Amino acid sequence: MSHKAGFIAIVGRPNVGKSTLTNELIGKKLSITSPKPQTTRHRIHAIDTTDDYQMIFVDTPGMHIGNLKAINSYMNRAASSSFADVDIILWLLEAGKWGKEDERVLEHICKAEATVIVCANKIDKFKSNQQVLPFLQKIGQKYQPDEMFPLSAFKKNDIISLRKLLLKYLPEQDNIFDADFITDRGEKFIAAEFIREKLMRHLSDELPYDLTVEIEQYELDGQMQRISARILVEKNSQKSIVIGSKGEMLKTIGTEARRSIEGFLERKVFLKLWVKVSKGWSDDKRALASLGYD
Ligand SMILES: Nc1nc2c(ncn2[C@@H]2O[C@H](COP(=O)(O)OP(=O)(O)OP(=O)(O)O)[C@@H](O)[C@H]2O)c(=O)[nH]1
Ligand SMILES: [Mg+2]
Repeated sequence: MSHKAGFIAIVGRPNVGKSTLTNELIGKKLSITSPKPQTTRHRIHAIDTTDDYQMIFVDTPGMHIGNLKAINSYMNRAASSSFADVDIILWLLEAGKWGKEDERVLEHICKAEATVIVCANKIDKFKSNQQVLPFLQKIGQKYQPDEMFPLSAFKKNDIISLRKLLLKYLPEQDNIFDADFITDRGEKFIAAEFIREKLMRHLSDELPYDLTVEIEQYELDGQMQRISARILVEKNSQKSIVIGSKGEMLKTIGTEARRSIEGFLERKVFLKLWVKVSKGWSDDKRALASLGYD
């Protein structure tokens, strides 16, 4: 077989499982995930290279409506700009669920020139695959993609079958990136994201949407990676919640984040976290740009 390579954008509304699927497709945790919508804020490349192919997955923020802050426009732009210059668009839906945000994604899909594969995720929630058929038929009446594929991102066999399907549509060409390249994002970005993931998972209500993480110090000290990170929140009351009673919340988040960064870097990590109030950062274009949202 000749060598194949190309870009595959994973798009869809928030919370359908795009980042979970991205990680499963490359067999490594790169992109953060959580049960809350709007977890992913930045586009990230996750690259899987074998002797036969190089698949460059582009995980994207969930396209959403309703929120009008500058950070929401940034996220929607990061997602919609991923429709161009890719070979395949993998449009992820949640099987059995269709809403206004899916409708919004459909508007972009209709304008796209790439091959479109519609994947209906989370079919493990159904007793049998048969139960998903009416949903797929309904989608087929709205839009006819090149392929439709029901799956669960948690099922190894589904991931193997999806990879085969993607390979069918990937163009014949040499690798685009070096074979040992796994992402376009640096270690500092991944470290900040892994900290944000723990914040997303531990903090309730709207708080996770009002915070961001900034790496202040990132230095190798012998075998140890020393990281100091600042958590920015919008209000004083949020600072107390993130720190928690006797500092317990921040301690839990720090321990969990350190472990996952160590897993990624495969070296010991010393992680220091602190919280700062930065009013209005999420709706201020200049503040956003200085925090890496540009
Ligand atoms: N039951 C089930 N849950 C899944 C599956 N795939 C993902 N999830 C869960 O769905 C939730 C959202 O997953 P994410 O991967 O963060 O979703 P996303 O589409 O990247 O979300 P945003 O970044 O917010 O756009 C998490 O709780 C996942 O564990 C699946 O196949 N079955
Ligand atoms: Mg995501």
